[in-house]
Amino acid sequence: MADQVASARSYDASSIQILEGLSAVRKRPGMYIGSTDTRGLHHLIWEVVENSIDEVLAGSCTEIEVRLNSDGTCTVIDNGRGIPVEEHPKYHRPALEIVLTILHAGSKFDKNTYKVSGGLHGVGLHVVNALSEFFEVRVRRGGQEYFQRYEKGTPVAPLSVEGKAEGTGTEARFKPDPTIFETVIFDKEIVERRLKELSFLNPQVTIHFADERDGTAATYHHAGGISEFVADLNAGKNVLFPTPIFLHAVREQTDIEVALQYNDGYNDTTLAFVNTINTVDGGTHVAGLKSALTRTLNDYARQRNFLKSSEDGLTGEDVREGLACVLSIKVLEPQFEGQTKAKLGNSEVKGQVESAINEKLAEFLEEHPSVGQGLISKAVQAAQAREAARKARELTRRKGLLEGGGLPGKLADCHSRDPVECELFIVEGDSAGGTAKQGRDREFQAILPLRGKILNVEKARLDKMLQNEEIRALLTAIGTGIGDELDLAKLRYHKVILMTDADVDGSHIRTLLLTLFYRKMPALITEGYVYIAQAPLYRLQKGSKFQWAYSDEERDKTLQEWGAKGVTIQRYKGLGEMNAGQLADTTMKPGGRELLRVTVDDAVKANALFSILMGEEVEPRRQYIQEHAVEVTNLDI
Ligand code: 0RA
Repeated sequence: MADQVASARSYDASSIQILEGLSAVRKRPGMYIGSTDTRGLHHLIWEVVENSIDEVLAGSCTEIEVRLNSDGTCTVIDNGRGIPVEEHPKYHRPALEIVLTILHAGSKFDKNTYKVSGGLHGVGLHVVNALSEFFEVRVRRGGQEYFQRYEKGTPVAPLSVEGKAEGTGTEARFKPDPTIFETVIFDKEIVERRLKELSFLNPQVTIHFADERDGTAATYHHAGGISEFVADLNAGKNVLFPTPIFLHAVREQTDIEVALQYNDGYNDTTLAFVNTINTVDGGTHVAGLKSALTRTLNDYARQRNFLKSSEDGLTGEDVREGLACVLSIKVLEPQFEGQTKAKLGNSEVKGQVESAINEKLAEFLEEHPSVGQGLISKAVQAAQAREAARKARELTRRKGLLEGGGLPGKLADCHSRDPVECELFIVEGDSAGGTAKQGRDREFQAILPLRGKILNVEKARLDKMLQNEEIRALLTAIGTGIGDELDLAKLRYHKVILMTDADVDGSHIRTLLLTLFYRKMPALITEGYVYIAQAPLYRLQKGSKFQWAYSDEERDKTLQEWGAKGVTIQRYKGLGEMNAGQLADTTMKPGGRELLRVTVDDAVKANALFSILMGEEVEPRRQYIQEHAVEVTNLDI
């Protein structure tokens, strides 16, 4: 029998406070974790893991293990100091109980001064506890092992001593509450990507990951930190110089680290972190980085006569062509903005980052002239290509290729001019495009059919991309422009909907389009304007009744409800197999359809898949195709 550390207490003032706190979290979970969708769900893991990372930053923890278990729970184990179990001086309960029911992470008194505030991170373990069907915690500390179980945030028994134990550490196992979350299935790719990221950002720690649901496991340890992160971003690419440039500086209280390395491609992959949080929407720190790069490389180019003083300077896009970069800063009081709290707002940070990188990068280039030279000639080439692209654009404009008020001829536009209600369906192939045109509501639904495979944006520079008719039609229809000139105010449709067949070609085109958006018009995705239409896979009929099924599971469910006898099942392989009325009812009409909003996670996945499928390296592509041989039968790349 386990000893009891504290006996059950009466319903005193502190327990009332605890219950009120927990019910506030359960009533408005979004206030604490942003949302109750898959993003909010994963916040539960991040919250626990960040507590373990705090132990790493305090120098007390070297190993973290994260397990996704077959029963839908997640386990996080660390060898940190262990959550304190001693009686809390104010509440007269074990400190652990306070940490799991009221205390905010911000009130933890440790050495890590770069605590996160204003964001969704660091909201406290009590939030995870409150939103879990159950939460079990095991602590090794002071030679003993302790255990306590909570359900929906409330302890079901007092903290118990389980026996003697060596070392220190914390183990938490929790099951997200399905009455709170829209989905309670953890996505291994999201978890793995974040753990890998954390291992680059915290080079001291080793992170083990295991997914018991499919038996896979991985270990992440990157002693090289963000330099190794950049090398990883460039894996499989031809790099301009072998070792990433690493710069470090402190401005006022802000700690600034950046690693960067160029490849011979045309894209810019810059990742930015504030107190280890991935700021996917950028912010003042990214603005500072961009200004510094442009300014320093222009100064350098002019000083060394790579640019004549009369010539136009290099633009931001020129100096970021082929760039892989990780910026990691630590800010004392970060202000996170935007719907997903993924954008840094502190205005003072722009100048701090800009001045630090200006100084350190100039110094580096001074000391490494061969790196500087390679990097500048790449940027100068980019500038020349940009000029060629401008000329090509002007030429097409003069030739009048973009007729009808500049809109592409293949676009069947809608009548409404109010972008908020307008929808653009991007449809694969002219035949499905024709059906969609008949089935649409022409008041607010526009159709753009795309023929064949659009250009491989991995290997094409901007000027070449703009020569491609399909891409030009797409960009003109959307209206925002791309790259640094992207202007969401000019977006012509607030829903840009990808409608492709449910086959390999369809998924290929979808991957391509998502990658194009992600790389050239990321705000379209982060602001939630991009959707994927869901076409049905089956039509089931029995007598006079019929039902659409959008997945094998749905088909089987209907079969079970109806009884399989006398049911005819028609399978739809492509959009073209439906008539206009069917396509409208099942896939296009608000009310009848189900649209999936594309998240940054989806786009990141598409981008990674795309690099594998389209990149320079043959081996990863061969491996992918081998592993996915069943799905990828007809890949034409
Ligand atoms: C409160 C105070 C201290 C550590 C922790 C909580 C803590 C929480 C978690 C969650 C997962 N692993 C954790 N490890 C520690 C400070 C401890 C001290 O000063 O001894």
